[in-house]
Amino acid sequence: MPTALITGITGQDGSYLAELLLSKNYKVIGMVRRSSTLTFERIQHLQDDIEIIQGDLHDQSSLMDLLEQHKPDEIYNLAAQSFVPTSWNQPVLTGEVTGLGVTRMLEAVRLISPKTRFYQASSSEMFGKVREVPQRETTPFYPRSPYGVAKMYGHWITVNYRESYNLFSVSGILFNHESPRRGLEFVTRKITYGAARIKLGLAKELRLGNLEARRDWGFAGDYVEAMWRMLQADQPDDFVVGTGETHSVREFCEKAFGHLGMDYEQYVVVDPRFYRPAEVDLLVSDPSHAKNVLGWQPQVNFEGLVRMMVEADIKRLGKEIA
Ligand code: NAP
Ligand code: F7E
Repeated sequence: MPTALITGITGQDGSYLAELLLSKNYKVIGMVRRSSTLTFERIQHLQDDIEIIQGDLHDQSSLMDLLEQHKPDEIYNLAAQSFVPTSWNQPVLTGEVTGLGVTRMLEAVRLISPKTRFYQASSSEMFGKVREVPQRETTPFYPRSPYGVAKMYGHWITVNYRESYNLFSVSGILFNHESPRRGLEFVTRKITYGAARIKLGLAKELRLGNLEARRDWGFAGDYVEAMWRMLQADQPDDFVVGTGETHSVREFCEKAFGHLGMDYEQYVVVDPRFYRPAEVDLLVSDPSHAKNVLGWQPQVNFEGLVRMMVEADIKRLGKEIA
């Protein structure tokens, strides 16, 4: 039975990845940071099957102890300060966790468990003000937020440890991926939750920022499969993962409200408070390397994703009301 350590197991991706690895008979260890309230909502249903250990990407010795005790075969480093707007308010914290945290984990691997395969959760935010359309592994980076800058550091340190120490460390450059478990502050979930609230008479409007930004949105459940495949490959390598399609925030609104029989233009209010100091206008992936080498392809398309999220929010809110 292989052992996998997931940092960020309480997050959206961590919960789907834990489900996937359990279905493949892994022993799953989840690293969680100490907090005064529990943040286990997404993994509540898995708690009997996974082992939860305290640790924090700020704290080198907690990571070393974890590896010493469990010597995992695979590490999925998903923990991060992952919300882009927060990275302008807390740039140093974002650099510490999202950037330097990767080095702390890689140092623990190098010193204690160098045979462990390591996955780093890199991001399409590194492409930022895009230099090429679509974006692929060789596209130059131009990050537009402290988050994107921190992820770039995490990406290159992962590549550097592979080349310097011969570690099996890979960087998955994932485009936006969403689900009914997405945090409420991210735009897709904000829209599906907001539309569902309006439909059920719990709200009258939804305030958003830039409706023209375009993203390559996929389903998180598909993307954790790509992470796993990267660590099963013969050689460590970096991969872009996305759908190859791009849609605007406006189109997402249109589809989500439309699915509930509503016209988004009657409810969505553009609020400059949600504009960013620097925007990423257009993201669209070329995932052909992942397709050719890993045999990976997304299963859920844009329409299917919006429908899944809207229906889940309607159901959840309906239950709460009842
Ligand atoms: P998420 O839902 O925000 O989850 C982030 C996780 O990191 C949470 O479990 C959080 O724990 C944990 N965490 C934060 N700071 C930590 C620290 N100092 N020590 C230990 N754990 C810490 O993010 P996600 O959407 O699942 O994304 C997973 C990873 O992929 C992130 O690294 C993100 O930046 C990256 N990524 C995401 C996307 C996307 O579209 N979702 C695309 C590309 C890359 P708490 O529960 O305690 O807050
Ligand atoms: O914004 C626009 C906003 O916050 C998407 C993270 O998982 O994916 C995510 O980062 C777009 C932006 O995601 C609102 O200006 C308009 O252009 O959902 P988001 P993100 O910034 O793309 C990448 C790949 C990651 O790695 C990150 O961890 O939507 N937008 N109005 C809005 N965005 C938000 N949040 N709220 C609004 O009201």
